[in-house]
Amino acid sequence: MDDCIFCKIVKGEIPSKKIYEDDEILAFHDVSPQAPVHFLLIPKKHIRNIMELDTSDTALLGRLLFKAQELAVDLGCGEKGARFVINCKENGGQTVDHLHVHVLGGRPLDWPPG
Ligand code: DGP
Repeated sequence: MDDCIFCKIVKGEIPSKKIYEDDEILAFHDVSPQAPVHFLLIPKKHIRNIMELDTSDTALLGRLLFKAQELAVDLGCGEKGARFVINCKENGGQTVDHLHVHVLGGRPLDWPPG
């Protein structure tokens, strides 16, 4: 998608602090961190949001979540945990229309969200 910020990050047209990259997945630090650890994982393929997932994306999503787990542990969240968040559309608070998993950790987080 030409006008998608995260597609531009995938293509290297917008810089990011990368944590992990393979053929299908990219992980990078959030530009506006809400916790001491706050990074995003995205499929490189443009999927607008979780509502647009297809059954053919099952393996990709499984890999994305396992990578989220692995990187959260690598970044020190294994013992005390973290929050794994997927915002979706307007009511879900999604501001970038490219599916992404937030991983937030390094401090206790309130629940429920506002
Ligand atoms: P959401 O509200 O779930 O759509 O979260 C989008 C997140 O993306 C938000 O926490 C800020 C982050 N973000 C937006 N633009 C950029 C960018 O250009 N670079 C990086 N690293 N993060 C971005």
